[in-house]
Amino acid sequence: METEADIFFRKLPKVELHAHLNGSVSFETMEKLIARKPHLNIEHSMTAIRSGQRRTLDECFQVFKVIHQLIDSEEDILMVAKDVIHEFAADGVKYLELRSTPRNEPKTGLSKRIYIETVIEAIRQCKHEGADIDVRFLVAIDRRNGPEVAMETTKLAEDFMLSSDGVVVGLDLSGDPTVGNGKDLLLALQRARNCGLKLALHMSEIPSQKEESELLLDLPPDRIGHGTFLHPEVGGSDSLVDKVCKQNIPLELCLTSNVKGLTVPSYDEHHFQYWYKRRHPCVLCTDDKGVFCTDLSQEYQLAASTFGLSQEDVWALSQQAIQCSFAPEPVKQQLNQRWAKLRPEVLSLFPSCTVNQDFSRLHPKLPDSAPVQIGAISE
Ligand code: 6MZ
Repeated sequence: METEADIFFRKLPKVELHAHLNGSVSFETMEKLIARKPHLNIEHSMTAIRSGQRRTLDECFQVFKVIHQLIDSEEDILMVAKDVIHEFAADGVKYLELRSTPRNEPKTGLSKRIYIETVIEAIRQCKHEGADIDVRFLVAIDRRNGPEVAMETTKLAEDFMLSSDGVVVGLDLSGDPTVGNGKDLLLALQRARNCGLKLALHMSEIPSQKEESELLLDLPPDRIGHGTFLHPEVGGSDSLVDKVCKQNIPLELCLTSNVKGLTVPSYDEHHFQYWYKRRHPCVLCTDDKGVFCTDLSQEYQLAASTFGLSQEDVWALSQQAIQCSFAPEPVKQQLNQRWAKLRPEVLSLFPSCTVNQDFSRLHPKLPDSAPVQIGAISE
């Protein structure tokens, strides 16, 4: 049953800035994909990490490989992107930056260019259908694929930035952090920056990336994904923190993803606390709402319950995200006006509702033991 807090967090207008398309596929959409490709023998339990389960980051990347098998045609991408956008809208997200890695799939005739065009088409169709959400797109570089593919992806993103009517606004750097080196991708990232693409870069998602993070911070990026191991308390350094703070680079923080992916030991040890205390711009995001079985309302609720945020704090957090987005200034102004209009209505919904005290239901007990193997993913 929905509690007052559930309703409050859903009604809270929200901005989602870190959502990987293929990681955001819901149970319902996954069912449709599985039915389309029964010969793959993929079960839903292989594409999602349920409540109470955890996986190593490496195992999470195996989950994406399974999902990519299910989503390999223009038709799949159109359906998935439209469903994901409508789901974010239903969750109260008013502005969304989706990111995705364009793929060639020779079997179905999918090319990287068609991939991007299809995502843009999905965004256009959702708008036409009246979805109450402004959606932009970040083209993603998978670090695994090396400098040449990174440069090719940058050039594609550049083309679409100029021809997509403002839909393509930037570039994401993501992928398995244990593979490849950011140093090799600097040229592509610099080129992207120089041509006006905004940069949202995954950084220090694992402990061994100090040197790479120093280099990437000198670009500098416009936002940082995760930044889990930047600060000295977890083996980062003062120099990294100084660079982030001096340049006021916002962090995209994904609580459930980090806890389920085992890069953060528990919700209350999440680095949200470190940056939030310093009043550094932090944006709560879902990362992969399908894989990690969450939504943005739940992420706000988890942050409030874990770190004792009031309704006012939560409101400020969601509004601050507008400023961190890659939307053009007039769009940011419109969003701010929207927030101002909605504020009395949302904050007076349940004035006495404590939004920060629902621990037990939101913190399902996670096993301390080693995670189960991916081949044996179970309930
Ligand atoms: C790094 C991640 C990620 O691009 O096919 N991705 N990269 N860290 C993470 N933390 C868990 N979660 C997702 O969406 C899936 C791809 O997004 C990146 C990976 O490259 C993954 O293959 P798209 O839409």
